[in-house]
Amino acid sequence: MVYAKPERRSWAEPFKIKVVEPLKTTSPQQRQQAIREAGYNTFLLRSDDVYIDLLTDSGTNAMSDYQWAGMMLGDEAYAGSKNFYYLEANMRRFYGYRYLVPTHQGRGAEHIISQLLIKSGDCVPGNMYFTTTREHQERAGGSFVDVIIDEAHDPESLHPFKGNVDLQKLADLINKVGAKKIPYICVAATVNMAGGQPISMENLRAVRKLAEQHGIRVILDATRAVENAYFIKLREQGYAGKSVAEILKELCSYTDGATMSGKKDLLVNIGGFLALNDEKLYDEARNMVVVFEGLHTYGGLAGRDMEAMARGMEEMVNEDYLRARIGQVEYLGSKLLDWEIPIVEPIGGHAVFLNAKKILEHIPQEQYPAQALAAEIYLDSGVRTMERGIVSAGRDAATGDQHRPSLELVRVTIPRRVYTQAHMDVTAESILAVYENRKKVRGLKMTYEPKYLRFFQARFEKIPASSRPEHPAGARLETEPR
Ligand code: PM9
Repeated sequence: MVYAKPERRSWAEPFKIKVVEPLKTTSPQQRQQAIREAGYNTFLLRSDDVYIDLLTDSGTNAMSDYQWAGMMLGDEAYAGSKNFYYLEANMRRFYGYRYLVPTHQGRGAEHIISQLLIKSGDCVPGNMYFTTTREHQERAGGSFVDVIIDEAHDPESLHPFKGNVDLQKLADLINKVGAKKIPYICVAATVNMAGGQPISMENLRAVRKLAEQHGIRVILDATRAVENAYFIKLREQGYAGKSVAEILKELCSYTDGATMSGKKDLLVNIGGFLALNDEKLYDEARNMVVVFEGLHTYGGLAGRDMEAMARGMEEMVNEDYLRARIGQVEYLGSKLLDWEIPIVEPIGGHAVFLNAKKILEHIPQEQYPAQALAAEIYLDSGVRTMERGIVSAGRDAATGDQHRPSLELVRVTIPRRVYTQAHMDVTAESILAVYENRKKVRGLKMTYEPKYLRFFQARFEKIPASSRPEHPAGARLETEPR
């Protein structure tokens, strides 16, 4: 027998499994009923009806024994918990900001910063919108302006830093509306809605310089900043020899503060924070947090949750862990590419994004192709994914029209340290099965639309096979003007 030698040596997860949670399989009939009852919205499925849950990497991480041990050291004092001081010390150590305001999760921090800095009529430029971030900016009276590079809107562009800000678009906006109308520039690391695409250090440095010239603050969405730092190490000249921890600190050094959902990079199930350098702004944030979240030394969290976040910071910069984390996403994405299934390239940090616009090109965007594709994958195998297209984009706050993003995607999101390579194989094979039957997939009609962040709770019905589409088959909508 002749053995084929592997082209390269494999990596393996730098951990072994100590506790297991059984998974449940369901029959096609059960899934048919479950998805119908969920209004074809994977957010409305019961997790009991899900086999492999790739809805999100948010709060779905597996904690380490070190983190679980820390949970037992929770100091549940109402005020001055020692876990808070440990979290504050580690935030300073790994992110480098001066002040910490804990929040129950990322949107708690987004709420506070938006209320404190945005006035009615302001513009907040950013490298592509994120759902909760934009919602808080609009609630505070601002409007979000997309200043990401054009390549980010093109799923096939191989730009290594598709999260970059287009400096010309930013400069044009400053000239148009004036710096006084721009409370801050909102820069996200590994841009979620673009497909988990990183921003380069060079670009962030340039954003900082431009912002400084106009006296505008830069606020980082640091939710997946560690994964961004890892991409910088891999792809940006001059960073191969630096540690991810050093790169992360440098990234943050070009910004005045950060909102953070700890539920991603920090390897926990709940938590977040707002970090700031400006003492006056921190005082105001510290005052506001007591109204909406809790005292400034717990911000809606138990002491044990703060301990788990603090310990997660120590683990997140471990480069063996990051290689396996990003490697697992790449493993799944590469399989799909081998089968010529259209996905966003380069493969992102936290998820593989299926290009639903291309896969279901017979379904016009107003019949929610990505929503339909996510439902089909669930029906095939019980794998749960998420729509990231026209439903997520919501409506224009001023006109009420639906935003029509050029990216119509299904996000296949990988929780950290949870699933194995075999789960990735099963997932890839399910996506392939749906892909092969794609012509039979039908569009959806929205039957219930909530007012805010509609993707979470909207309901849909399948459009009957006999009914004619509102748009001729294959007709595409104009994409959102950039
Ligand atoms: N992200 C995600 O699944 C969970 C909610 S939306 C489905 O990707 C960024 C870049 C995020 C994010 C949450 C938040 C909000 C802010 N910025 O969910 O409030 O990806 O902790 O964070 C989700 P929280």
